[in-house]
Amino acid sequence: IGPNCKAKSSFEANSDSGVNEQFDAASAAPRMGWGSVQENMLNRFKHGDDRSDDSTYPSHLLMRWKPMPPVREKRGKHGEGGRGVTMKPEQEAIMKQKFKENQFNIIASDMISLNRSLQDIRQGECKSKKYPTLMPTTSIVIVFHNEAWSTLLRTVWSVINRSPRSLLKEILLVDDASERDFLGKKLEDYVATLPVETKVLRTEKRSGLIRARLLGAKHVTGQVITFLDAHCECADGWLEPLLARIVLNRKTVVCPVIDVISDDTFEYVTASDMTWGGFNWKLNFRWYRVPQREMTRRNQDRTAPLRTPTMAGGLFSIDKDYFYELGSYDEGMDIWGGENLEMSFRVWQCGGTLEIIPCSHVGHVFRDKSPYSFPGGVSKIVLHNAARVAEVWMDEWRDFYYAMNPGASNVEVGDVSERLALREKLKCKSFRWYLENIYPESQMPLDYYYLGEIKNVDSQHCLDTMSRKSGEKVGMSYCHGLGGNQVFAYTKRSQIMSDDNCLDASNIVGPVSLIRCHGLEGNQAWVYDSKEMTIKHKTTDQCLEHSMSADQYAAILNECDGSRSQQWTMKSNFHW
Ligand code: LR7
Ligand code: MN
Repeated sequence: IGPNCKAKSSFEANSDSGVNEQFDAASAAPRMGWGSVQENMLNRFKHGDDRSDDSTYPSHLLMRWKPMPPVREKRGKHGEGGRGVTMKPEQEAIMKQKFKENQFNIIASDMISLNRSLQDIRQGECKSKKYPTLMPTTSIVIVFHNEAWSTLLRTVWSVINRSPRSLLKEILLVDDASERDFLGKKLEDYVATLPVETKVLRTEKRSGLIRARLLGAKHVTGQVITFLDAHCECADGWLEPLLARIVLNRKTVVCPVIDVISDDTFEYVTASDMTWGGFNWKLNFRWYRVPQREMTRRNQDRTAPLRTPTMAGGLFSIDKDYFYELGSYDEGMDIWGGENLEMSFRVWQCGGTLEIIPCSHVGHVFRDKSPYSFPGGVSKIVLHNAARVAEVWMDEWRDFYYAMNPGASNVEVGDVSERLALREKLKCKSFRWYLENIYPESQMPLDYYYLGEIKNVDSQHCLDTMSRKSGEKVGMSYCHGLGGNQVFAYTKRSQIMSDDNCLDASNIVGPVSLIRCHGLEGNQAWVYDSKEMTIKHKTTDQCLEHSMSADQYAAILNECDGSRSQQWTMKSNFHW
């Protein structure tokens, strides 16, 4: 920690040189009052609905923000420029042993300066973009439970070093009942030496990240709240493009591109700007490739804001008043999970906009597992949170969630009446509207005839994905009635689908596979005849059959012959 004790003085020595220019220009904002600044800017320009382009700013109010000169700290020898750390072989054993404590390589993290440099990884055009001279200030809220020292403070330092000081109101660290000594008084003493006002707030008992963030938000004095996880590194120019979007439209919730800090070497690896946020039937957040439709809307400009259906959840900026207008967070959610989809649906359905800003980059240490406890049990908590999302925002599409998660229906949802009242009060649109207008590429079908198990009349066995991946054969097994891998939707686009994948047959006779749904009919189009009880493949006119020959115990395509092995029922017998 040595170098950082000198933080304050080295900052002061620095501050009368390069920083002033930008500081002066933007410090006018608080004096004028944020409201009037915004009104001013908005009145000068009539906006269409689509503000994906920076030319909508009045040009005389634009300037190129210079990157923050770094606080002149002594940097270490390891990991500079975002490079990874190579460990000596003799360190391997201890590293492995300590990995579990944080689910990342703490030895590597501890070897790297809290103040390390990063490469400027932005696309070229991002570096010359201009942003308004008048922008709101932001408070950074970072919640943590038992975070490691070096990752937490490296997050803080990256904010200090790479945010224009005039935009940075304060940093709020919210300790969610950590049990590590150094996160107590030692942390408070340390933050008192930082060149930017930094406070430590504490939840009295373990509250989970959602309620911890609500505590942090309450203490925010800036005009915008920016949330970060406790193991991030903000890259050059990360903040200006986020705040600039909120200037144009205060109902825009903005996320940076989330780069990857390796959990093993702590190398900073740039992530693709061609992915956006989606979700699957289980209501897990997932990254998907940005579709052509959105690229067309952005005029193929990869630096233009990307309208994303959902956000990862940890890293975003939101106008503080809008955060509360929109219903902040669902306090009924515990520990971890679900709040990201909840906020995503709420933003879109209730009249806001959710964007990823490709010129803004922040790294995050992605972990395979959680290092901390989930009091009450992981699955119970995660299913509980997700059920609240489904119940409040997803209308009839909540069935996909319940069908896909065996056990979800036994989990207590709790009282959601306040959240439903919020939806009412804000006159939010339906989930159908969201699927049609914001996320037509979603794997939740808009219109479907049936959702449930598909049972063979002869064998009484059910189609089963067997958790197999795209490209593999679809399975058959004993009908367990619990949903999950035996849940299929028969859609009005003639698909038989399970989550991302569709039944697909490319040969006239033989096995039927699960292939990523393409929505173009072709090999994925089926017709169920409820009288004949057959499932016919459209292009080949062949029938789906449960073949029970020893070498092919599976669902196959065969000449239609009216036999019982080619008859199927689509009747749900599981309950949610
Ligand atoms: O009980 C808790 N109390 C906390 O304060 C549990 C967690 N936390 C803190 C924790 O210390 C961390 O700072 O909350 C933060 C997030 O928890 P992580 O880092 O263990 O989880 P994650 O990175 O897997 O979490 C992602 O999904 C979460 C769902 O609830 C949150 O939305 C996280 O903010 C989110 N992280 C990101 O979006 C970063 C990119 C990851 C992706 C995709
Ligand atoms: Mn995280």
